[in-house]
Amino acid sequence: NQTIYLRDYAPVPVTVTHVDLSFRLDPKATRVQARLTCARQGPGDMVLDGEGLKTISVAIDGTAITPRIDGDRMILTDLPDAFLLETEVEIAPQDNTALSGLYMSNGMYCTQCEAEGFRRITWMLDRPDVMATYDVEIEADLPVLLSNGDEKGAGRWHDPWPKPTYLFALVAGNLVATSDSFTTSEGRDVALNVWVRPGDEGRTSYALDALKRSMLWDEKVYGRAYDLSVFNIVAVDDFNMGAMENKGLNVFNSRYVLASPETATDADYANIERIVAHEYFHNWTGNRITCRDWFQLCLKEGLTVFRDQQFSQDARGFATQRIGDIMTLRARQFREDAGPLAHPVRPESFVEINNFYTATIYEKGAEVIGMLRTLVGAEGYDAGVALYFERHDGQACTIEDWLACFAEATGRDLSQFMLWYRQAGTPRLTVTEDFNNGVYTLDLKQTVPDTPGQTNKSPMTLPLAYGLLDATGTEIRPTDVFEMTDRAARLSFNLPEKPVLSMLRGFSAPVVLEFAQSDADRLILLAHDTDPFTRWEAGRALAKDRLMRAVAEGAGFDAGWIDAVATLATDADADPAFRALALALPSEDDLAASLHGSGVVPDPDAIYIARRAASHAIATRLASDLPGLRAACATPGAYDPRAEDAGKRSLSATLLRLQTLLDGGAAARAAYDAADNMTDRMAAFTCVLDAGDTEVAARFEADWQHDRLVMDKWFMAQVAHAAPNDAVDVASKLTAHRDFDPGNPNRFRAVIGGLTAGNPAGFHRADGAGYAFLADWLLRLDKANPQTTARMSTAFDSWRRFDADRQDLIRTQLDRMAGTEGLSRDLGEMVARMLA
Ligand code: B3K
Ligand code: ZN
Repeated sequence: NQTIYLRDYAPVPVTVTHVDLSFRLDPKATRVQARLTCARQGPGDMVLDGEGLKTISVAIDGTAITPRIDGDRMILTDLPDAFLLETEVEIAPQDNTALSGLYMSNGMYCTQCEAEGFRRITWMLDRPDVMATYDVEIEADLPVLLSNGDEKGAGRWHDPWPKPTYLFALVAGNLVATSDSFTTSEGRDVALNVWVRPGDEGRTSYALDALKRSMLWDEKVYGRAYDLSVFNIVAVDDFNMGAMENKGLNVFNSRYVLASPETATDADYANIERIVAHEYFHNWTGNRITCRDWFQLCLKEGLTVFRDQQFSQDARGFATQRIGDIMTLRARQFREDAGPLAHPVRPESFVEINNFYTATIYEKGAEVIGMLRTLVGAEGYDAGVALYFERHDGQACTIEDWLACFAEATGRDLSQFMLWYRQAGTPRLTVTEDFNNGVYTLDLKQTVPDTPGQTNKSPMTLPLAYGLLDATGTEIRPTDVFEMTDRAARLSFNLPEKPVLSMLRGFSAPVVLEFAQSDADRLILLAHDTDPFTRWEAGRALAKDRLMRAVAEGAGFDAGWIDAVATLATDADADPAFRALALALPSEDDLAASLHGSGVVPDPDAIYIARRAASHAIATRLASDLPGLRAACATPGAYDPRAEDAGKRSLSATLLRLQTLLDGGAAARAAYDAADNMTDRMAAFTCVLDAGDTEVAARFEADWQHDRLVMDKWFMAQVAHAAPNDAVDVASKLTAHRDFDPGNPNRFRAVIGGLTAGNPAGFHRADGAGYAFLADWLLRLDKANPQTTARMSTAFDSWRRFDADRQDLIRTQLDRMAGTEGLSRDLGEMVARMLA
């Protein structure tokens, strides 16, 4: 397994400018004819990629040749300056269990080409810097035949916009559309279709609506209009990730398209809205301007995540959206950055590119853009983005190209900022404060930790947004941004009394903040800060401090803290969504990471017990208020997924979880019976499971066994909400259920991820049963679907946090996988990195 390096990038000597494809679809023997218009742009051979293809014929300018085929490469030598390369191959979509290339899902044909799936369809220069126009012809005895671009007749498509192979798509099947239309700001009429299996039409309206809102938003906020006469979205049941931005033909995991109040939760609705927007926004940031090579992946992903976050803030409210995004960043990216899988936002090498669709590329990539915007200001950002679109439309670009637009548009030197793309690891910012003789002094220090392959790092540019409050909670200094560029800095203020520091407002830089702020100051921030993030963060810090001491020293929970939590819970003037966020305790994984970071070996059982005890103390304090508080969350009328109602349901669910700790599940059982939507039903269902009552699972199953997406929830909830000691057995039993199909990534993730992510104390069971269970399933699925397997293996990436016994048990499983004959490149790379 070869390592590929950024420094080895070289353009192709011979490129392809037009691709003409014809498909004769057959489950076992699909024929693909390709006619590639080729042009020389430098000296050298043409090396095409092909994987698992049965090559029928190859011809250059009409003359058949016998090319040199060396494994997955076809090498053509002595080529003219311009020529037509014709190939015919045979492939078997039905046997394609990796879900990469052309495969079948529930009788329909579909494709997934990013990153390197196109080479599993036909011989081609399968790399993003080769951009071509496409003509596609599909022959099959199926009613719906789709590809990219505009339709030119039954099963014939033309895409006028040059694109790399990874954006190619084909779909064929018995599908039905929900349709609408959109007129762009440039006056183009666009037909919009959401294609689903017959029977699912009733669940498409939300996705369609989200698409229209996304199109309008991108015109208004970024000045970007759509550029074809049709935009198709297809829902597919078997899909390795969330969705894919193929030009004019987005393919989605059905869980991110289909929604009805009866079957989807508020979280599902929010995800659908976000992902529909994300894939649509790629049309400009990814498709019209794409990546030169896969090392530049964050060029399209970081930027597009940033854009979808902006969109969701506009659609759902800034505060809760931002806090939620920060929670995701810390849960996934900070964890990745602190372990053996840490890598820069722009990596410098990889073995398997599919292993780099990570939280670092996506979420940290988005934060980097947010920092850039903070540094150059909203106007500077708009000017830089405008220059980027103008200068690079139709090109395959690099991070240097992107940053150059901002440097030019704003006159700023961004060379130090570039370190955010080059240096891995989450910077630590240490803050100490001092007040003396009317002078308030802040000492700031930054360090960037060592990560695999990187030591002795340089200081980064940190945009630090902060404000000051007085002892009554009145803001005495509104938000200011200090640009920290050195390892240490000092800020001083002349003030009559010691202020309360509100540091890192809006989480203006993705750092770990080390600041031993007093409880009194944190309580003032929690009650009064003007910035929603720092306000929430103050409550978080109070909770984390208590929970860490409870785990490490067996400390109890002080009435002062419980009172503060109760005050917020009962504050009818505060936004319900914010109250729900503020009531949620730091996750088990978050606590394990923080304990490890502070030099304490985290005990997963002790963490579980401490969190439960804290919840119990809060529940007891609020006991008599809980029914009334929940009643106040009622949302009259029919279910509406809008954020305002979702916030109330979220608070209600949080309160029900507390109530369950006191009443053994009585209120939750009643709520389950009363639920008229899936959000309330799932909240009640998981509470009943938390109470140890598993009979409810049989009822749920009887009601929903016909529905794949709802059953995914059923599978996951039982594992995630099992008592830690039972979780492995529950998961293992569910893998024997007649509806457990490991070949379906959603179902596999529901059960295996339900354990590894949903039930940490269960996964880390002291006897290692959870580790063996995960490794068994990874080895089993690896042969069929390496991408999903490799992704699930990241559950082991935090292994060095734990005690020696657990480390031994995990190492045994990692070694066992590493020693397995025929391990995929995907899983092989992950295991090797985790063991290194
Ligand atoms: N670009 C795709 C992800 C492709 C993953 C390939 N393993 C979806 C997205 O980020 O929008
Ligand atoms: Zn994306």
